[in-house]
Amino acid sequence: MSGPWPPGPVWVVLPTYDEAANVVPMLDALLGVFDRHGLDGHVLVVDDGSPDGTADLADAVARRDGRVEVLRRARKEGIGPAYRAGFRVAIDRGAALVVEMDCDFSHDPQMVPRLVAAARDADLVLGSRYVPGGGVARWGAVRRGVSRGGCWYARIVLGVPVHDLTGGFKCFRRAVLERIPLDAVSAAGYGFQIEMTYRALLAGFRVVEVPITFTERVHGHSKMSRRIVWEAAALVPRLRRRLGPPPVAPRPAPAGDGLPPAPTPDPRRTG
Ligand SMILES: Nc1nc2c(ncn2[C@@H]2O[C@H](COP(=O)(O)OP(=O)(O)O)[C@@H](O)[C@H]2O)c(=O)[nH]1
Ligand SMILES: [Mg+2]
Repeated sequence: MSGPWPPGPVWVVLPTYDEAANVVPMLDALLGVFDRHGLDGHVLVVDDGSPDGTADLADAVARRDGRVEVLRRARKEGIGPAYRAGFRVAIDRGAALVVEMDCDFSHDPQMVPRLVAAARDADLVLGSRYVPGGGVARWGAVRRGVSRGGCWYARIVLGVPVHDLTGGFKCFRRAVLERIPLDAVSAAGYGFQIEMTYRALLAGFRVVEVPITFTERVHGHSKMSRRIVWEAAALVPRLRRRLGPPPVAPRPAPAGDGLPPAPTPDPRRTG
């Protein structure tokens, strides 16, 4: 397609829980990327009452740079509810594209322009560890196995041609977030990532994978837990039952102007 890209503001939604060591360097890195690439970029930090004062540190950056905003939530509820709340704010603010990423530098802020560029030809861009050129650094054999196995399992059970279903570095066109009934997406952890991508595919949106290297964090702690893994594992067959199989031939994507397609009711949607 022709015309300027991106077609409007890009909002990066950054969920945080106890990221005091990372949040300011991450905001500075993102603002630097926006400046260098001439991007109309904004960041929404979504903090779940971090006891380590992450939200106050983010607020200090917001006071000196109007492109940063902080959404404070009362308590830790997992990334799913945090993202849902953040997506609503980003849509409200007029985002054309919404990027989600971790605040611990596992996702390289320098890759944001690459995801944004890829959204010119796709409705949902996935930063993918499991396509050629992608990978994982600083993970042991167990975590590699759990992640790989989990993605393979979800891919087979759902029957979708996506290699990295659990990753959290993505770029959504606004239309995707407007179409998916966010209230119906209940998962808290990795399951949230799987469900958002599956619902996008079911709605006929074009999903592409762009290789990324995921690097395990240096500062702070992962909040991944056994519970989050089991929640995702149990969700996959439920999604397939509740929402049905993916379309055999995906419907053609919207015209590619970045504007929302005319809403058409999705008969498989269970709400
Ligand atoms: N708002 C919010 N952010 C969270 C929560 N759990 C994790 N995060 C953030 O989500 C991102 C990824 O979490 P992390 O624990 O590193 O998960 P991992 O990368 O899968 O090990 C980080 O920016 C975390 O601070 C939560 O319950 N609420
Ligand atoms: Mg992490």
